[in-house]
Amino acid sequence: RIIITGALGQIGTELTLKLREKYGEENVLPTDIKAPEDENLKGRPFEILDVREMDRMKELVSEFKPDTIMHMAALLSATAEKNPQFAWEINMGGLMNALETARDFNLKFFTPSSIGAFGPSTPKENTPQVTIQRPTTMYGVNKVAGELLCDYYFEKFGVDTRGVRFPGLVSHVKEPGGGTTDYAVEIYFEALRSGRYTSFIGKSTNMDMMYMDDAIDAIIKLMEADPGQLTDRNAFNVSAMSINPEMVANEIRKHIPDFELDYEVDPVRQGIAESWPNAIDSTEAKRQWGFNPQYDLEKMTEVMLEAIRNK
Ligand code: VAH
Repeated sequence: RIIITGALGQIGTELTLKLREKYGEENVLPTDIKAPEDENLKGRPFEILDVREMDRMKELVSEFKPDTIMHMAALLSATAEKNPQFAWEINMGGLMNALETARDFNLKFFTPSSIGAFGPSTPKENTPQVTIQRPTTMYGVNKVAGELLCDYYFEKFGVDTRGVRFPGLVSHVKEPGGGTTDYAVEIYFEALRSGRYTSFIGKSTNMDMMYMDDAIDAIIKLMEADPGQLTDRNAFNVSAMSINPEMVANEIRKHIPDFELDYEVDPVRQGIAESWPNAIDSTEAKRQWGFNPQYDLEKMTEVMLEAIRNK
């Protein structure tokens, strides 16, 4: 049985749907700071939870009796840069509450880190799992601290914490909010809406990306892995592709020939993107728990355009 925080977020929304499908609706308790509007989530088990309120979190856990908590509630990179103190309160305060709850109730624990946990001095190409991590964003500071805090709770208290470093995630069920990689989602919606897109990320800026189905599959594979085979725990690099706006536009033009892309680079988000690696190495995730992404840029583009057309 699984309780999810941030269940209305970009990952949380699809994670909730997939976990309900896999483990049964009665075994999944999605929570978030407000009630769901989405038809998929209405009328089914759901609770309001602000992750800053640990007493409420523990109350829900003692009632629902999960064996696992998937802590997805967080502010993303661009939002966190706008309000860094609030980001610390949510991203670190919420994480501490979720870890303390997992410790008290002996819950298995998942929370995602991000390529945002790397900084300008991190090797940009084939970025290894263990390397320099001096991020220059509040989000990155939160992610590095989060990785270390989750390792600490495993070593010190024996909490079964697990996590991955997600790249930018591309999805159509729930659009992301406040991310630096959001251009890679918006571009597909705009291609169909208006046939053109103005990117806030520069043309030759490469970033790691992955289609949402591969991200959800990675979470489930990691959580079902035999702990004995894990030599790492909370910071598995996972990525399916390293792309830039031009590459996405060229792939879209195979379906929408006169799609137009132009640029209005946003210095803040461009600065964040340039502080991150271009392409990380996912070898350890593949080796230790069978990470195996199925979507490349071509397949992701087909699926995204098809799904958005059918919305
Ligand atoms: C963001 N989508 O842009 C998130 C993610 C790697 C990027 O952490 O902040």
